[in-house]
Amino acid sequence: MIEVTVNGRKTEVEEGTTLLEAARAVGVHIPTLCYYPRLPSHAVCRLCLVNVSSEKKPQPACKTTVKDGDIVETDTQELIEYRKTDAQWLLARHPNDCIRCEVNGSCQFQNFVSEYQLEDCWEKLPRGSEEHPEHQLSDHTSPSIWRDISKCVECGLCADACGEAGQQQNIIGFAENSSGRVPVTVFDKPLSETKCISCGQCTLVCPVGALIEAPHWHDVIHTLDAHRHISAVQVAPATRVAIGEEFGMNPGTISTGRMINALRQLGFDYVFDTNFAADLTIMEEGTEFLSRLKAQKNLPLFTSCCPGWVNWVELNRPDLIPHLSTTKSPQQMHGALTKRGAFARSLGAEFESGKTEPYVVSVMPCTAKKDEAVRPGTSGDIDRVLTTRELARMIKARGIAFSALPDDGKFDNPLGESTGAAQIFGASGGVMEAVVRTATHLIDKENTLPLEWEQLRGVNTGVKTAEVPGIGKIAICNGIAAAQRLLSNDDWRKKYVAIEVMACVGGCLGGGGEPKSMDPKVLEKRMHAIYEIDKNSTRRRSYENQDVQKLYETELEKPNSEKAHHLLHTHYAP
Ligand code: HC1
Ligand code: SF4
Repeated sequence: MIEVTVNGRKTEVEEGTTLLEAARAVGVHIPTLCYYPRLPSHAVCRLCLVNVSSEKKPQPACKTTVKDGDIVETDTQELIEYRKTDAQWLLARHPNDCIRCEVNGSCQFQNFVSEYQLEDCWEKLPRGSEEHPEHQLSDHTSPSIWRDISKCVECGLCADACGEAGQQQNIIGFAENSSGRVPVTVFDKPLSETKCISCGQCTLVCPVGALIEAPHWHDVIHTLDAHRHISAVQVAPATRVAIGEEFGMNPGTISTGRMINALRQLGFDYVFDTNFAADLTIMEEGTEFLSRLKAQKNLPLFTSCCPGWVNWVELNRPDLIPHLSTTKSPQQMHGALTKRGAFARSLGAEFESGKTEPYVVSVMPCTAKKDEAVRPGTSGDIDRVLTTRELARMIKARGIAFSALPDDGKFDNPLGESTGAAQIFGASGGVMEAVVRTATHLIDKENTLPLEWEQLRGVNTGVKTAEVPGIGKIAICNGIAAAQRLLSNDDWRKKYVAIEVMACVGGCLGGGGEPKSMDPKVLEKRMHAIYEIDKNSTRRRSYENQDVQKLYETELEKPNSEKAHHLLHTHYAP
């Protein structure tokens, strides 16, 4: 450990700690625009300049590591003036339309301008340029991701998140023009014409409103306000361990009951749990897997509940389509059951006459779920998809004091019951662990295999594997970059019988629609909470879900039956 003093506060930090991390460790706030944990620091925004005793000139705190005995100052008048000048330059190129911006209130640049009361004292310089009119400033062509380059502050984080340090898709890069650097796509194509997989990692790291999820919350809030439709919402497993962060709660705070109460206050008639459909997914996918294993056909099976991964396969490796499970994702299964299953019929004559077809919404940690909801083969089952961030925005818009709500809300039934196996879907490795819990039971009801598969857990990027007795070797790709590496040669074809891929590191809990967090341990904390919910569940295997069993008895006959296929399976297209 080495010693550092920040603004008179002495502390010990590990070697390799940056000045920014050291300052944050003692509670000293340094503004940043181009810093994001887990991505490289390029120190381009210069807002984090600090004085440090071991250097003659001010240094960027995000990129400079602490030397033993360093004395750091973050708040001299000179430093504040440097920061204000840099921000002034950015302000001259930033539109003043915060009032309708989707990140109004949570924009790091707006916060800085507001805290320092910067005025528009320089003439506005338009973004884009005459010599490069082809640089499109606004792009709403993707069903998941919207770009508005006029708001860009040139931090470079989107290019990093999409590039080699992150998702390795390289859809966004930087081009220079006379008004600065602009993040552009290859040949400046609209996103919908690129190989963007809609993972949304670029929106997660954008400090302003230049990259956002395609917003659905306006339509949802107005539909709820009007109350003309019967409305139903489902919430994904990863949202309940993260939404609290939007209201100042610690990452990993479990807010299931509070979230249910907030959704009821917003006006939803029914609040269901995506986890119900995750258990159903396991019954369908587990059965599909065992029949492929028996026939030795289309192995390894690839999971298909992550739409970013499905997009990647369709766009880059359509030859893998036969390996994808045909089981719909829990979001889509739940939507199909809510719109067209027994629940919809239970709404009675009015529903039959089409007057009150339920308005079905999902709350997801994922931006790609928005395009999953409109893809061929599944479209029509979900009306709107909200990210965790959008739900928080709605809650704030209606003035609901989220953290003061009691955490006692309960899901409605019959589409609300679930087991711990469904909850762990939200973590990388969780889908496969849930499949193993049920598939091993279907093979041998007396098996004594463990419930918990530690080898499949964790947030480290890369491939996790386990040998499952009676089944074979399985693998988890934690992030699309890990999947690309695994698929770069043909070894996987012989090595594994089943492979889970989640496009975002950490799985859904690291999804592009989750709250933006500067806590470097955020994924671990959310993951810990997910496994806590599983550990405290009375039922932890999907086949133990009584309402799922009842659904098979009353409606679907058995897993993979013709009826189940009709409602719960899909297809893919290159
Ligand atoms: Fe996921 Fe899933 S786990 S894909 O990450 O299979 O988004 O949370 O809802 O559909 O259940 C996301 C999460 C989610 C689905 C489930
Ligand atoms: Fe890249 Fe994902 Fe953003 Fe698309 S959504 S541009 S793939 S980071």
